[in-house]
Amino acid sequence: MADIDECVAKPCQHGATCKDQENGYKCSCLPGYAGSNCDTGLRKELSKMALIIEKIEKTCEVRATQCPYNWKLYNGHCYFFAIQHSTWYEAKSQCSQAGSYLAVVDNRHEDMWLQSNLKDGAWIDATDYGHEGRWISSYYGRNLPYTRWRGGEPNNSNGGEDCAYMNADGWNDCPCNEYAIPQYICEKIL
Ligand SMILES: [Ca+2]
Ligand SMILES: [Ca+2]
Ligand SMILES: [Ca+2]
Repeated sequence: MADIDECVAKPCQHGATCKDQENGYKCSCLPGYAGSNCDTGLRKELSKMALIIEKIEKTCEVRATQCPYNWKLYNGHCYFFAIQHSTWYEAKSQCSQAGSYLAVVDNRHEDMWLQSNLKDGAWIDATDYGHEGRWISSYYGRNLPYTRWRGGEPNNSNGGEDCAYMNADGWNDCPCNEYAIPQYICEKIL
């Protein structure tokens, strides 16, 4: 029985060359095509796959409901309680480098929760540097949404207290380059 030359029917796509074989045929695809008939455009497949990967990445982002390791979750925000002596500027820069900001205390609930996690005084984002007596969040560039000053504070002692730290008995203004503050708090949205 004579072998049929399948290549006569031109089964190979996209400029591929067809070679007759004993029980069929074989297509030699041009670069960029695949499949037994060279009917799959690799470029098209690649862009399809890129779309799928993009979709997966987006889905995973939405599903991220965990704070980074060693950060604590409260009310949709993540907090890092750094136990490290630093100036206010260093604390602010450390938080920024960690993709976060020095904690902004927005209300009494957040204040109490932060306090329950502290062992000692901690820098927060509250400063009146450059505008004495007007306390702002440097991150938001707006007046503080909430304060809990200790009795008699802020007193701008010696005319040079422009940054605030929080403690169990309230907040106190203190020189921004004061190194004695043992903690700081970083905050970021989950
Ligand atoms: Ca906050
Ligand atoms: Ca001041
Ligand atoms: Ca003070």
